[in-house]
Amino acid sequence: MADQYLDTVEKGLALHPAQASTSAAQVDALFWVLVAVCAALVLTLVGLVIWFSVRYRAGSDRPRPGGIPDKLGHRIELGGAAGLTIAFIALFAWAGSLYLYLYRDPGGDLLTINVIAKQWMWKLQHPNGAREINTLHVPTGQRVRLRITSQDVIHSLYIPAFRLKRDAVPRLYTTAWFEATEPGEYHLFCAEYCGTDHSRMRGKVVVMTPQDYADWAQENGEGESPARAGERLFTAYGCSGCHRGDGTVRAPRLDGIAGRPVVLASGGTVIADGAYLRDSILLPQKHVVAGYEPVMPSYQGQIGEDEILQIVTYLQSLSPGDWITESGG
Ligand code: HEC
Ligand SMILES: [Cu+2]
Repeated sequence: MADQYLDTVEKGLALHPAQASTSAAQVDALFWVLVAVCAALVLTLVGLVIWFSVRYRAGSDRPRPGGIPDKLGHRIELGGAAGLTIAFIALFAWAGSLYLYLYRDPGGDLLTINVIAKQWMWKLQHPNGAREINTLHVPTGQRVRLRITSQDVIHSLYIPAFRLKRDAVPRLYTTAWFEATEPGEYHLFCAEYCGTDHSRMRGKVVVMTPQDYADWAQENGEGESPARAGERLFTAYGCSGCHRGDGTVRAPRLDGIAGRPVVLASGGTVIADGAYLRDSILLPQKHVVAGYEPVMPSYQGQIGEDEILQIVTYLQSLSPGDWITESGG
């Protein structure tokens, strides 16, 4: 503990936190260019103000010719304005494309870790079922996706060494991704004031080599995977009775639902993302699927946040046709 505290103090004195992810250097490059541009502007303007006020102060006998010709003056002003505009639009384009790169889910088969924030801790679950609290183990050299939600109020997951900050919002799934580069231990904070013990809602990220991570996961992954647990809950809560049942109630098939556009009885279309699946379980009347009766019961208050996340993980793990092959027809 003492070591870690000292470590923090030391790092606090550094110009910036360690760069431990593939995007850290890119974010820092933008940051330092912005600092340099702002510094250059401020120094130029303040420098000129000071220089002119000293040189042409009342009482100085510097010659004061009639100023520069109008035409030249206009050119300087236009040139300056145009140059700055282009420079700032270029900065905007750079920052905008970096933002999209950082915030867009890269897609594909990422190592997806579920993150549930609550007052005042981070609960994490790995794809193989390993669970941990306030410590996040990840491998280097592999893209990791965090699927983040909150069980109570808004929190914000902040890992300075990865230059990553993402809100954890109740009733919503936000995702973030990163690729760690340097094995080591890094800070993990909550960056949104979330109540009395907010300042103690912190932990660490342990970055390991892929081999060490595989060993760690093997050792700790004895529980069932989130998708497996979700499948079990899907039966336990009676979802399968309607959705995979023999047809007393007509309910939509859910294999391959994730990411698919769903036509609603109200006429609109929504994409079945995590938040939609979650709402379907808690507020089934909110989006009724076209062609079906609104007979699904609400599970509000009966099902915990981590269970919902497991069911959603299960539904998202299904591909179209999975249910046919499984049940043999
Ligand atoms: C009494 C039968 C019944 C039960 C039990 C039931 N559902 Fe449903 N479900 C339906 C019906 C009918 C619809 C379509 C109408 C609607 O959208 O409300 C539906 C819609 C859905 C949808 C949206 C499907 C789509 O195509 O967009 C999801 C997701 C869903 N249910 C998940 C679940 C889960 C998870 C459970 C268990 C926690 C569950 N359901 C329990 C009958 C049921
Ligand atoms: Cu918090």
